[in-house]
Amino acid sequence: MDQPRTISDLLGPTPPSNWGKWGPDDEVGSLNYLTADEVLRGVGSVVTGEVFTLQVPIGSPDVEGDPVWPNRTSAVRTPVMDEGFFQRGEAPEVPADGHRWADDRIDMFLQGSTQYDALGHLWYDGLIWNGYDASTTIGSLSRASVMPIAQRGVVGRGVLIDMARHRGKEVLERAESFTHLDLLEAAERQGVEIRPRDVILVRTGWIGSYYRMPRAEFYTDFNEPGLIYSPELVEWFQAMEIPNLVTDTIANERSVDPETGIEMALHCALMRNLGVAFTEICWLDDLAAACAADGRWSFLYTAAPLKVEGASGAPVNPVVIR
Ligand code: UVW
Repeated sequence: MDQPRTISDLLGPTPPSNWGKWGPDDEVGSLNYLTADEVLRGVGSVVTGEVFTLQVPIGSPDVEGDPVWPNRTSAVRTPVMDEGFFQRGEAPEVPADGHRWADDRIDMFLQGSTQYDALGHLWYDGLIWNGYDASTTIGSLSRASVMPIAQRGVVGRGVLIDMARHRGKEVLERAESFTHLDLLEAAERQGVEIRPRDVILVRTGWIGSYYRMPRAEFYTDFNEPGLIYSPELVEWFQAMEIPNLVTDTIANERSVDPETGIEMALHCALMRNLGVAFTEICWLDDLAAACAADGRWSFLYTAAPLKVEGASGAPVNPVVIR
């Protein structure tokens, strides 16, 4: 067979799909699997009560920019009020009661920090999740924006698979790939079972590496390590009813297939076709260290992106309780 040139070629005319499974108006896809029973299953995996937050900082003082997808720019935070405004006589009002304040504004890509993608964030062949027409994204996502995910929240049993540790590395190489079979092998070695409806967290060490090298070097020959497409991987995600994929990379999958040049195959096969929620740019190093220390790799995973109407994604600070 010729090399596939498009996503359609790659995935074929009848790829695994969950369209219609939760009705014609669904906008949260596989998050529907996270029923109250799944919430309780997550709660049941809490043992010590340790809490981990998974968001990377926005605008670390000693770091050049933030780790964002190459055509996005880092957040810019602007102080619009602080003591300086009062000292310079620039405050719009000077309360007689003596109180003063600081205010900030921020200009950022909604996908420019740890974030949830909306299910309508990425598509092919003119249709987004659940078969909605891609024209519903024009101006504002009137279908499958991040808002319904933000409204429902995400709570369930999470399992962390540390692929970097599994391969004996601090960080996976550029473009280094792995499959669901590698996840299963790593899980077995970690002594944890990936169960149906688990939120899967995968650590590659990639985001950690951003903070250890000059920014320009991070973006040189940019091709993130990550999961790669195969029909078997997609079937496995569907059969396992995986609601949410969470990683410490910017796009949750190897950026580009060096042979075909195809990008974002898993965004299309998992998010657009199966409705799997994608959570990206997570800080997993501290959680992984704690899991490795006591050999417990499952926990309660909770998250809710910001409620931004019509948005293609939104920042989030997921909280894990072990
Ligand atoms: C792209 O859209 C490139 O990636 P992400 O899903 O990380 O926002």
